[in-house]
Parts: sequence; C-alpha cells; structure tokens
Amino acid sequence: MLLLLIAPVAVVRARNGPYSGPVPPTYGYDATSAVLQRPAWAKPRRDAAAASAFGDAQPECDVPIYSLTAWKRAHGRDFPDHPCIFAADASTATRGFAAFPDMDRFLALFGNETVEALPGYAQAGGQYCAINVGCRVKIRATLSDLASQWTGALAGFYVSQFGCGPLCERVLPYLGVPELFADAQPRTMNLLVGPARTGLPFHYHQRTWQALSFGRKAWFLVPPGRMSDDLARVVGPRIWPGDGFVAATRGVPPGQRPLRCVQYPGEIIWLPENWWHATLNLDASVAYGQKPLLPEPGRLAHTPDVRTPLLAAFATPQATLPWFELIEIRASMQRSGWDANRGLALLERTAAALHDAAASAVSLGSDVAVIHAAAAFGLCVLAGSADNSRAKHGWPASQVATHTAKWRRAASTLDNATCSLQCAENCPAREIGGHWH
Ligand SMILES: O=C(O)CCC(=O)C(=O)O
Repeated sequence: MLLLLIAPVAVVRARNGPYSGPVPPTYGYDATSAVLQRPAWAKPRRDAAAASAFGDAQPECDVPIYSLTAWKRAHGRDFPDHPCIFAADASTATRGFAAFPDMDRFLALFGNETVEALPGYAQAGGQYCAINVGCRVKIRATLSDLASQWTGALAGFYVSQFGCGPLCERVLPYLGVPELFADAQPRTMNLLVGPARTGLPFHYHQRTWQALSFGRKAWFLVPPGRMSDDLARVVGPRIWPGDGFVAATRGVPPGQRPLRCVQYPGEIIWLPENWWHATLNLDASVAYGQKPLLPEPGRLAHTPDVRTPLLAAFATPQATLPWFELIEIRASMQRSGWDANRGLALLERTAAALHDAAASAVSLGSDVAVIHAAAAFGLCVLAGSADNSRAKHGWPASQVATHTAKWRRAASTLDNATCSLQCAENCPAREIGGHWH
C-alpha cells in the first residue's frame, strides 16, 4: 500500500532530465485534501536541498498539487481560483519538457543568442527599472558568455524575457503549450533562464501559468491585497530578490511569511489574477509560460475549501507600501505639477526608508549583502529620477544636488560596486565578449 502511494512521486522526483520515462499514474484530484500542505503522496518530495533552501522544518509546499489530467476531468477548462502546482503526467509532458534536459543542452542549442540579463533587484517585476532613468546594471552578452560568468562576476544575473525576445523566438518551436492552457486568446510568452539563486522580486499581474524544463524553482506567494506592512518590510516587494529575504522567513508560519512551494521539472505552476509572487531558482533552470495580454475575467473553478484557508493565513489587509511603489510616487508628483519641494520630499522619504530597511537587514536575518546591493541600486535610481526632474521640470539644481549627493553617498557605503555601476554618469549597458572584463 505504502509503495503504491509513493510510487508516482518517485517517478516525478527521479527525473531531472527530459520526460521520456513511464507516464506516472493519475494522482486523482481531491479538493478537500491538500490545504496548506501537500497531500500524503507528495511528502517524499521534500528533500534536503529544498529544506535547506528554506532553512526550517516546514513543508516545502503550502499550495495543493493536482494532476492536470484529473483537474481537467473534474473542471473542464476552468482554472483553480487559487495557486497550485500541476504535477507532471501525460498531459503536462509537452515537447518543452523533453527538449532541454539540462543547461548544457540548452546552451549547446542557444548559447550563441545575444541576451540581456539583470540582477534580481533590477528585474522586470520590480519598479525601479520601470521609470526612465536607465538601468545601467543591465548586461548584454551571448548566453554562453553570460553562463561562463554565472559562478563569478555575473552571479545573480537572470535572463527574463516577457513578450518573447529573440531567444524566446528561437526556443518557442521546441516548446508546447499544455492542453488546458491552449486556447485562442492572445497571450504573451515568458522565458526565464538563470543559475541557482537567481529570481524575481515580489510583483503581481494577470493570471499566469509557467512550466519548468529543468532545475527546481522556489515560489513565494502572497494573496491579492494581503501584502501587509510587516511582510513588506521583510520581503521588500519590487526590489528585494528572493535570496535576500528567504533566510528572514526561517521558522515563520505562513501568513507572517509568504506561502511557498518548490516547483520541480515537468511541473506547471498556476497563479490566478493579482497574486503577489517572487521566485528563487534552487538550481540552474529554464522556465516558460504565458499570461493573457489583458486581465481575463471568469473561467475559474471556485473551490472555497482550498482558497479560504490560503487567504485566511493572511489576516492583515494590504498596507500602502509607501516606499515600494515608486510609480505611485511619480504619479503623485505628476498630480502636484512636479512641484520641486513636494517631489524631493517624497523621494527623500523613499530614500530614507530604503536606507533604514537596508540597515535593519541584519536584525531581520536577511542576507545583508543582497539587501544592501538592492538598496544601493534603489538609491541610485532615486538620484537619477531627481536629476531627470531637474532637467525636465526645472527643479533647482542646488536643492537637487543636496539630496542626490546624500543618496549616492549612502548607496556607495551600502554597496560600492553596485553604486558605481548604477550611479555612474553615462554608463551604458555593458557589452561583454568572449571573456568578462
Ligand atoms: O520564473 C521566474 O523566475 C519568475 C516568473 C514570473 O514571476 C512571472 O512570469 O511573472
């Protein structure tokens, strides 16, 4: 009996490479099991590496895992109203899982493609690159050149293509879309390639599915509207990368920390509309998925028995997230007609909060170097933003300089290398050739 229970999981876990082996039996969908913990058959998925990634004894997955086949049988084309993992089985074994068994094979196929890569704190999910100050930490290189530096100078540099860049165009023919997600709606494609410890900071958007070809990826999730002040202080939405905050969530129960789940090769994560999420690759990985171009109402299977406890873990409503919402700050400046005093006061408050958050990284148990790099980057972006307003909106040069000099000094103290990359004047995206220099 025990063997029967764990056998399907063993098939999934043993497979680090392409999906070529036996098709695991259908797990069976049981909407009443698997609330805030994996069902019994999933427990063997817990492994030492994943456990040490989280650093505590709690389950490595807080959301349910379903068989895609069984889900479809029970719910047709309606998606879950809560995040879940669809485990590998016949219907999830698309071409994409078989095409790339590991990073070596991926690089052999696509290593010559030129890509852009960014560190976690500057990633697409964040806002600090969304304003027009130039993201100078960006790297352009062939994928092979980038990969050759992943254990050195370019550790943490992640390729995240949303809306299908040139690499994605080339990879696309190798991939397939799982049947549940294959419909006629216009969608954007995302492709993510990176080594261990890369990932995206907390952000949210339309509903999305994402499959993993190889490697393991940790996901951190917070329900819509539930990013409390306390949580935001630790996980720093929009800017703190996962490797900065994961240690600070050690031993903390869900709700006071994000829900989390380790995704394995051949699995698909599903996130409904507006769920906050951040990622941390536990190994080198390639992932791909889709989101609708616009928010998409309807077509959800409502399963309150699963969804309600997930939400209930987060009792506190969302805070205003003052210093994380740079776009909000700029909207507010716009409303006040780019008044210099008001604008500088808003930016100063944000800069001070970034600096204070970085200063409390030690006491929170965060990874200090990662958080300091992120804060240094944020401070440089704020300085760039104030300089832009001087040029565009006539903010007084001396008043701007007083603030920006302070922010740049703080950035340099926190992380001099990041500061000299992002704060340096006229520093374009670095180009690298055969060797990093
Ligand atoms: O795979 C990742 O690292 C992040 C993907 C993600 O957050 C997204 O597609 O919105």
